[in-house]
Amino acid sequence: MHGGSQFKRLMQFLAVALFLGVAGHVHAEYGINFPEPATPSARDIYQIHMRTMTIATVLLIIVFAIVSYSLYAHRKSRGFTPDQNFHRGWFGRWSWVLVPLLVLGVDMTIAGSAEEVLKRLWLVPKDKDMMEVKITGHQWWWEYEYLDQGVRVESRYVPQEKAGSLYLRDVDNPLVLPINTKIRFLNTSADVNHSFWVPQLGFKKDAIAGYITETWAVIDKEGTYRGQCAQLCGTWHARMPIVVQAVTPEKFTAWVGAQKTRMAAAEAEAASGKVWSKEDLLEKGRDLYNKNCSACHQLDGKGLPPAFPPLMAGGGFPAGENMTKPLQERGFFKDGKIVVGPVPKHLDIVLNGIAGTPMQPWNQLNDLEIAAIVTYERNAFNNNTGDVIQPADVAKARGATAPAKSD
Ligand code: HEC
Ligand SMILES: [Cu+2]
Repeated sequence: MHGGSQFKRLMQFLAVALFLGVAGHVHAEYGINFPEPATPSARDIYQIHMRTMTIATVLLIIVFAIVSYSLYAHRKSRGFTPDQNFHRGWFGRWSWVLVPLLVLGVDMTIAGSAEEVLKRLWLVPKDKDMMEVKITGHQWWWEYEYLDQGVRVESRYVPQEKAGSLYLRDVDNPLVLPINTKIRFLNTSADVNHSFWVPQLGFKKDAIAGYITETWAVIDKEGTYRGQCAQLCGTWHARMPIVVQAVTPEKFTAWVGAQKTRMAAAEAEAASGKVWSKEDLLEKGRDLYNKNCSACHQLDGKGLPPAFPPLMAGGGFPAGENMTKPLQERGFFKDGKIVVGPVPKHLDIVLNGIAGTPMQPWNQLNDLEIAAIVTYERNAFNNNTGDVIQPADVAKARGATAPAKSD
């Protein structure tokens, strides 16, 4: 009786577990192997992988077969007596040399073909007419500059609410690339080490501040290829996905045209001398702040002390506490607060950064964008200074200021 009900409970448990297992995975990708390669280099790598796995599988089967047979056929209950003279025969004498030689031969064969492929990857072609894309890793987003086309794109992860099942795999602006074109990637970093890695395009090299590393690719299939930053680069490392959109050269040309129109329109708007309303500036400023600044200073402006200062006046970061000596000496976080203090100093820090700290210069943003961000910072987070900064003020500050010093 008792045993029967236990058995029944076990079966119920198994049924539920099976159901949950199946239901939980219906949306998951069932990939076991590498994703399908999209460049000749990636295909070469894929083939080495497949060949190696085949050899390894065959060896595994042979070894397992021998071991299983030996265990079964020579078991004690059969009264098997071990061969006492094995080491005296020719096989006993030579097997310890021959078997490793055989294995080494297999290894060398694999390594030989890998060497060929490595050479093709590592020797970046130097064709004059190769397309060039400069890829800059930032904490924590990617910047793509199409050097021949004069187009610049910023690419950031899409928050979970919008990305859904593609969370941490999707970006706002993908890296659009033409197929059947030799492309040279120039990788570098604006801060710490990053690494631009899209498995389907082949290989990666680290992006290091102050250096340029090169990789290259010829994509031969249209499609969307996803990757991510492959060097630990700080708390938001996981939020640096990469999306490559490979399109025909015709579609690529059209895309470049659209980007140029977009950039020209933004520049014209910023330089138009228009006086903006506080509401418009605050709205633009919120988007720009959330996009560019919130990774460190946080959405609510409270920062992440002691590394990243709050931009909220009196923002839970009393002077002297948790603060390194140089910061205290500079008095940045004391009562005055940059974001509620004099406007010129605030503009100076945003435009020129603070040398020697993670606070980078933001002077690549246009006057309107800087004006909007600074207006937002001075009024959000209960700062309520009422200040409105216009693009013209930023233009003036750009000319006037020297880089902020770290002392
Ligand atoms: C990578 C992290 C990071 C990002 C992104 C960042 N900052 Fe900073 N910011 C810092 C750090 C760190 C400091 C403090 C530097 C120091 O004094 O040691 C700072 C200081 C500041 C200060 C001075 C605050 C004070 O009271 O001393 C202002 C203003 C500021 N940042 C504005 C911005 C704006 C605007 C943006 C976006 C356009 C931005 N920051 C993006 C890290 C960052
Ligand atoms: Cu990174």
